[in-house]
Amino acid sequence: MSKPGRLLAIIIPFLIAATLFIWGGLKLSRYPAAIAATTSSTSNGAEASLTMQTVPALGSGPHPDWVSYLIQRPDGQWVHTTMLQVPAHALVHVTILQYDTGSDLRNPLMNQPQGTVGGTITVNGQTVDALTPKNDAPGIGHTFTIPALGVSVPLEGVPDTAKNPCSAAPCTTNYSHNTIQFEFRTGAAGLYHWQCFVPCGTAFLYGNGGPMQTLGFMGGFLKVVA
Ligand SMILES: [Cu+2]
Repeated sequence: MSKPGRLLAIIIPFLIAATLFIWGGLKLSRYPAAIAATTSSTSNGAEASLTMQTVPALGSGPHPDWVSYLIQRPDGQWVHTTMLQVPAHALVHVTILQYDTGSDLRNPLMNQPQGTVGGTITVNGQTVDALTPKNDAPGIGHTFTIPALGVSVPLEGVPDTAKNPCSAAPCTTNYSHNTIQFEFRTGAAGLYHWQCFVPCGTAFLYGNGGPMQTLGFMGGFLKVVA
């Protein structure tokens, strides 16, 4: 191979790789920015508040029938994203408005809140340390789980017979829902994956495809910042 030929053989793959890298970076950077929790500092240290909702169907976009999480911005607007930002070494107060129906409880471990302050959650104002099956148990709609922090919260489903089910996001509190509240503590700064562990992608293999595998629906990242 001539010298210019050898040079081209090096430069062309390099240019292709560089173009793909920049294109990939631009594509990723278009992903919605993390929604930052409302923060405050108290005598006990940093605190943050997050409000989310889980819906049975997004109602718009390329997957209108997919289940999804949404996050509320501090100004009250709902955003279809699962990127959250909270301070490091902080007490995080979480409110989740759960509009979806549930299915059978999966196993005793998944019925129990884990890693929350006090090991409990409140469901519509009532403090519980486990969701126990009742005769008319609506089951669990979704979980909010951050494996690396040992945090997992089951979200009780609304009954199939609920009078006013929400069918498109963002749902307002006029629709049938459960309000789940809990607190957890963050540690060091870092990027933590979170997801739902109920196989709620009902049209997909074992319920684990589609929204369960797609950022922005049933999983995302918790950005813990110093
Ligand atoms: Cu789910």
